[in-house]
Parts: sequence; structure tokens; C-alpha cells
Amino acid sequence: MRTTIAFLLTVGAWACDSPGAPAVGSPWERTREAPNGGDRAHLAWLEDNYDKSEHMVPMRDGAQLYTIVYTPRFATEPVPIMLFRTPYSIAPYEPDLYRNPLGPTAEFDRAGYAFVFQDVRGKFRSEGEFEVIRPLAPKPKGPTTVDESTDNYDAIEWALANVAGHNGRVGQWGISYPGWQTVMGMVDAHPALAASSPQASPSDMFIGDDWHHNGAFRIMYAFSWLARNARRRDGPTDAREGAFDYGTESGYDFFLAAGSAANIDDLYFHGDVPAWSDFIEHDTYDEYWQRQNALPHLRGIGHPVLNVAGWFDTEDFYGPMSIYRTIEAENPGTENTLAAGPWLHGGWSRMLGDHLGCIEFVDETSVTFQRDVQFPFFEHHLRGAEGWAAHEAFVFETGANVWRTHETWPPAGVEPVSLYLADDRALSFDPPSGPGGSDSYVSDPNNPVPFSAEERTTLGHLWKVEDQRFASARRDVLVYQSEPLAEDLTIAGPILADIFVSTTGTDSDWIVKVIDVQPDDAPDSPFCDVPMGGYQMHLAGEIMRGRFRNSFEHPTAMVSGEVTPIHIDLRDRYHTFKAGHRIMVHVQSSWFPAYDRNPQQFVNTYTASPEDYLVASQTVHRGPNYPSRVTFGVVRD
Ligand code: PG9
Repeated sequence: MRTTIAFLLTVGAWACDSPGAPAVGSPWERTREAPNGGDRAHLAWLEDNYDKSEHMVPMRDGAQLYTIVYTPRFATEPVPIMLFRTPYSIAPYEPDLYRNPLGPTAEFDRAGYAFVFQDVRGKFRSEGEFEVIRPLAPKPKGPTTVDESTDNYDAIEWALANVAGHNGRVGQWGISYPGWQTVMGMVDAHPALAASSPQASPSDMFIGDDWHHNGAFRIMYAFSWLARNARRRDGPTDAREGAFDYGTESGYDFFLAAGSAANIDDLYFHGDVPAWSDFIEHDTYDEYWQRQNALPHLRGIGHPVLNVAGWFDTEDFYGPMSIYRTIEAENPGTENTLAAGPWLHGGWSRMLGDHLGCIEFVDETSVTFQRDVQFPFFEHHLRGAEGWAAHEAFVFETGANVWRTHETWPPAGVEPVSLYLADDRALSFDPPSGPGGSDSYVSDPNNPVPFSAEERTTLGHLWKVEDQRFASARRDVLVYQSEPLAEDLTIAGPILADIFVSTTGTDSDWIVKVIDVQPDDAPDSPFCDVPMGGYQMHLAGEIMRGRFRNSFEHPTAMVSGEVTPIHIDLRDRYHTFKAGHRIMVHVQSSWFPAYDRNPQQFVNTYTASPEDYLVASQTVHRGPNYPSRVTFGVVRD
């Protein structure tokens, strides 16, 4: 049974999409009114109503972590503690300057919480060494063994002993790296931890999050993130690394000129970014990556968890979905909720308005989530407030543009339905019959398919809903398209691609994208100047590096000319293809520079030299023997 959430309140003053809102392409920019309520008037109110204090908090190994505490002056009863730990700085550091808002939204500040912020080990004003996604220490841990789980524990222990006026219940939240910190807090959790909300936390950096997808290296994002956040440092500091100067507007040109990833250190990092060198060294799913995987540690979680994911998050979507699923499987009886909406990375906190790029979602989805899910979740579990009705999933169905609740995810009763690649670049729900066939293209690593039509140096966010007409026009992208749909088609849960391919090389990347094609007469969008008639909205897409098709730990060459099945999980979506729309599928062998180039032969991709990059002829096979297809979970109401 699908239920539409009833919205009781109007958004009022929080509605903030109007002329002057950030241009398409700069969704992170904070302007006048923050979507989380942290506007200037709120800042003035915070200064009048909260005290701020700073502390060096000792961890069990003696390292001291810099911590700021804000406590409400207006509290008449003990208040919950809200913990936030980050590698991105807990600034402002000046005693009379305040963070705004203090909680996930201004609503938390007004309700009254003791907010505890901490610079994680080795970052900004904290002592110690920072390690990017530090693996959990093996057990048994000694009394002075530290990792991010013990640092979370020690931070909570300290807060309980030192923060005045608390009620003994602690909540933790965070987006992305702070979300991963929240996950670490859930492992061997402090008993006072009563509610956690990991939001867009990575879980496994080789399989599906920031650094790789299915073993394919996300060179553009890894480069920009590590350049800013993972340089060696001499000791505690307030200084932030500035943005890297690429010397060009084009990341495509920049990374093509750099060549393979191993060159980057000589060219730009010069040994200053140890994690980059580690990544290059660990080119398979070896112990280095396996030890960073959070999922095997998500056992024994006894307190409520609210997992948050953005359907169009290009950094960490696999993370929150796999964390949700693992907690569900390993911790029966624990309240474990999934909230997923039509958001870019962290969009539920930062996104203004009711659209992403050109695509309109009608509801102001971030505000709805903040008001109807996030705030009641914490208020209930940390203060015993009424108003939280736990559901398994609060999920936004794109296309239909409606919030729904479900008691399982994917919803009960979805039926697997395959859409087959067919003759004449068609897609058909009928299983293939007849002799079958194949379609070919030439993949040239020196002319890779761009991941976006936008010229940019960093990965950005909007390419996850970007118009794919630029890619459809290329000869090295196979384009399959259905007839216009006679009626709405709603899909929920993972989208799975199974394609049968052959290559003239000995390795190749295989990328499958599912696209929602608007009808020719679709009205233009008020949010962008791209013609919406025939707009090809990227809905889901994933990559499989051929060498890892059977094992991430033990890669094997593809056999030149041999038909080879490739299975790709395009991850979950909840979407209605509206009647009159078409479904489109792309198959291609590069997605650059979101992903580094595959030399198309079985050599080390990180250290490949220019002559290693070979042109390959790629063939996708179809028909009864090779039923290349995409499989959806179809919602039959
Ligand atoms: N996606 C970012 C990240 C998370 C974890 C490790 C490295 C990077 C982030 O936005 O924090």
C-alpha cells in the first residue's frame, strides 16, 4: 500500500526560490535565506540565546581534539546533546562568532539543544594524524588504541561529564564525511547515543562511493577532494587549503593532458598527498580497501537510525543505501529508516527550491524532509516529543513528484520487469525472439565520452539529471529507445543491467545509463534555458570496469572477441516514467573525467603510459542467446 504523506504546514518564509537564487550549476551557493533556516535574523537570535565555549578534549591516547559547545540560555529543562564531528572545520573559531544554524536546521536551535562540534583527529585545531577514512582498529583494542569509533565514544563521554544541563541523551548527525563519522559513532556505540542520522555517508570506497565505482577510479573527484582536504600538515591550524588552480576551465583537457593517475603526483602533488599515492598503489580490492569498508561493522546497533540519501547524489549514494540495507539485515528490531529524495549530495540541507537543474519536483523537498522527518525523528528519540511516526521508508517518487511512505524498501509487491535491447536500436518489454543481432561502436581512449556537456574542472552535481542529447549525438555511444509509453510506468528499487559484450581489447569499461525522454511538446522549464521537448534526463547510470566483472580482488583480462556477460547494478531509484515519455538506454565505454580512462588492455590503469591506450571495437549482442537488458522493479498498484 502506498501512502502519500499529508503535509500539515505550509512552507511560508522558508520558500526561497526567486530571482536572485543561485544559478543552475551553483547549487551549493548560500544566498540570502538558507534552506535550513539559518538566515541573518536567526544568527542574531542565536547570539542572544546561546553561549559558546571552546575546549581541548582528551581522547584515550592523550591526543586533544578541539571542541566547541553551544548551550541554550533559555532552557527550562535538561536538553539533549547533538554531536557533529567533521574534517571540514568547526569554524568560526572566534569566541564571539557563531555557526548558523547550529543543528541540522534552525528548528533544532529554537527547540533548545546542547550542540557539540569537534574537529576530527588531525584536522584544523585538533591534534593527531588525519587518515582519510581511517579503518577501524582490529579487535581486541588496547586501552589506548584509537580510531574514529573510539574518538566518537570519547567525545560523548566527555560531553556527558562536562556539558551543563543535558538530559543524558545524545544524537549525532552529519552529511558525507561527517555522515561517515556518524556511522563510526554507531559502531560499538556509547550507551548514551540515542539517535543517529548518517546522511550520504560512504560505506565502501572501492565499490560505490567517492573514489571508485566498481573499481573504476573517479579521478576528477578524488583529485579535487584530496588536493583540498588531505595534504600533509605540520600541526594544528585554522587555515583551509584554497581551491586548486587548474589553469584551464576544462577538466576534460586537464585530465587528458595529465595522462594516467600516477602522473598526477609528479605533476601536481609532489608527495604532499599521501592518500593519492596509496590509491595508485592499491589498484584492486585488496586489504587496504576492504579494511575501510564500514558495512561489516554494522552489528549490534540498538538505537534508532535515520539514513538519508539523494537519488541524484554523485558522491555517496551507494553508501547510504548499503548502510540502510546492512543495518536492516544485521540488526533486526532496530528502528532503521530510509529517507530518500530528489537531491544532489547533501541537497536536503542545502538545496534551494523545488528543482534540480532543469527538472522540477513541485514540492520543496528539502524543507519537507527537514520539517516532517528529520526534526521529529530527533525530537522524539532525544526528548520524547510526540509527532514522530516511524515508517521504514520516506521516499520521494520522481516523475510523479510525490512523497510516499512504505513499510519495506523496495516497496512490497514490486515485480521484476526486463526491457530488452532490440533490433533497430529499439527497447522492448517482449523477450527477444528470432536470430538476434549486435551493435558496435569504436571506443577511443584518446577521445573519451565526456560525462557532462558542461565545461568544468570539478565533478559538480547536476550531471546526474543532465540532458543526454550531447551523448546521444556521439558515434561511440549506443542509443536504444522505447516507443512512447501508453501509460505511466513506476519503478522502485535497484535497476539492473545485464549486457552481453565483446571487445577487440583485453579490458574495457562498460557504462549503462537509463534515461527518461520527455515528449517533443514538453513545456520548457522555468529553471533553465535548455529546450525541454525531447530532453533526455539521466535517471540512473553506472560503470563496470571489465577486469572486475567476476571479482574485485582478483581482476582478470577480458578475452578479445569472446562474448562476455556484464552485470551492472545501476542502484535504486523511485521514478515514474509518465505516459508519452520514452525510456532510453545508453551503452558506452568511457565517462571522462568522472572516471579515469581504461587503456582497453589488461595493464595497470593507474600507471599506463600514453602508448598503452588502445582503440577498441566494442560490440553489444542481443537476441535469445544474448538477452541484453535492463531490469526494473515495477510497482503494480
Ligand atoms: N563526499 C565527500 C567525502 C566523504 C568521505 C570521504 C571523502 C569525501 C564529502 O562530501 O564529505
